[in-house]
Amino acid sequence: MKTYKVGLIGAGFMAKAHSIAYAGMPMFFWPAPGMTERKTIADLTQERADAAAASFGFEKGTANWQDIINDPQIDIVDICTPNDVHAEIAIAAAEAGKHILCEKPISRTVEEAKAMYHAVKKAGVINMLAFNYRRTPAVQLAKKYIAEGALGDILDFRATYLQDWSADPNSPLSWRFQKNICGSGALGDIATHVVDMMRFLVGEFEEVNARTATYIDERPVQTGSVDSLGNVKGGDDVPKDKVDVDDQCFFMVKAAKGVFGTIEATRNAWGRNNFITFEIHGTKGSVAFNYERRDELQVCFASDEGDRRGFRTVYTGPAHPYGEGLWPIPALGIGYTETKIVEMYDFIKAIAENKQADPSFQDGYKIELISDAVLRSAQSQQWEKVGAIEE
Ligand code: SOE
Repeated sequence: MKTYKVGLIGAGFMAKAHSIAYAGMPMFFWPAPGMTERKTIADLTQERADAAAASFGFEKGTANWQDIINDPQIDIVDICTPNDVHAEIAIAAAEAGKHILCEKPISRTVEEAKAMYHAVKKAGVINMLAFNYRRTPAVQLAKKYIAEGALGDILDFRATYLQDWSADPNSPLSWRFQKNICGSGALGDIATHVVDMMRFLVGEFEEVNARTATYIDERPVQTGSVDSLGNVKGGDDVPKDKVDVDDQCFFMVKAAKGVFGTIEATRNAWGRNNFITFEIHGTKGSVAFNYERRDELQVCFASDEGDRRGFRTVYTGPAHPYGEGLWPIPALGIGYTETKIVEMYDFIKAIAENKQADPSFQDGYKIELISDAVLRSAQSQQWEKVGAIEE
């Protein structure tokens, strides 16, 4: 069994999730498709990189991410940085022949996404985007029912991603509110997760009709570069600066085969924490999912007798996708970590088998084209077509 050496760039909470996934993957999925060795982690200062190396189990830290690219021993470059450096790092990693796992969204712009896609295609390296929620067993179970035809022809969907960590106006102006770093707000940060899930479940998006809003147009300037997701507030005495991205986006979708849907995303919905939901209706049944109850899939089959037809709860477990690797009794309960472990399993398996992983940089580029159509539509207040991938 091969051991792949990993260089991880960025040392925030997402790097913690990826590090746990590298360590935990073989404990859940054995025999593992391959083993990993956490070699180098990079962050902005040597002190922070060294602390992350000690805490996340890496051999060493560096304040220079190019050390990872230039290290011939490193097989995998894992990008957990803010969005503004995804393209530069990913293109350098591809040119150095490394396999790449990149946090979402792929980039700030369509141009960057296209360049990243072309770089990995030219280099022939395995590439994957970390849209982890599609790997929740209940979401995979919904996919299985749809693929089997158990729901019939899909008619429509409605999906949300609601959080509240930025609803407080004193939640600071982190990179997630600055267009030059993030590209877009709730749209890129969280709506893209739902776009990924809906493309995976119901098919390609063709047109969108969108509205976006920015409710809090200035926020306290953040001291330090660690993004604490609103948990450390800026006081009223802290100077404020402009927010230039969306707090909320809402859009209708025309997807392939006449499927119609809606997506709503905001980080300002008081009381909602990680409220990723969808309901999909077909000619033979429906499924409904809520990530805050992520072990469960609600399903209704039209073929049930009328006097007992209704949503039933399937608790995912060993009988369901990834169930053989996860916990032995349904509803023992998975968390965010397990979705990342499953993601890592699929990524390492793709590398070991030399097969392209899903969602790939091509999917990321397509999702960036969808985000671009959403922003165009929010301006034009019209339906806008999603652009095509340029090979
Ligand atoms: C903040 O909204 C955030 O950390 C997102 O960036 C992640 O992708 C999501 O999974 C959790 O919330």
